[in-house]
Amino acid sequence: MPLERSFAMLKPGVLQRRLVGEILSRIERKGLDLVAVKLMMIDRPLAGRHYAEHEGKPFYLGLIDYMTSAPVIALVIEGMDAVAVLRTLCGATAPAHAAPGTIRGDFGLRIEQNVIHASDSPASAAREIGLFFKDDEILAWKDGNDEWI
Ligand code: 3AN
Repeated sequence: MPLERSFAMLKPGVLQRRLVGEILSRIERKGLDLVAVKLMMIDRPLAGRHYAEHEGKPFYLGLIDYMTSAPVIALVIEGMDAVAVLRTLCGATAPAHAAPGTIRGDFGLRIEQNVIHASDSPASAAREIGLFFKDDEILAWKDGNDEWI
């Protein structure tokens, strides 16, 4: 299994619903490492670059409005197979298809506000990490517990 980094974002509304701890706790319990954490507002140009693949789709403008409406928490997450593991923790894009026990399955009903973003491939992760973080904002650390997880 490759040691990977993934990018995740807790979307607008997660702070207001007091779900930050619950969601970070699920990521930690799985054994993934948080190596960068940033509470921030996203401006429209950054939201547009992040969601460039969706430009022109019917939901695009609503998505940009929503993503820029309140603070988000941007994360870099490291671990074995981090990209796929995080996608599994998040669950399917549409809350109706996201299994109970997943983050999207447990905390939302609307596809427009599906709680968390997670990179869909190692290439997307590298691109998205570069949009939100400088290299020196990512702090790899070791706690010696890796063999227990
Ligand atoms: P994922 O976030 O699971 O990779 P994408 O990349 O297809 O899914 O969609 C990005 C975001 O756009 C989703 N998280 C969701 O908020 C929004 N979105 C995707 N599909 C729709 C849709 N059919 N209607 C409204 N919003 C959508």
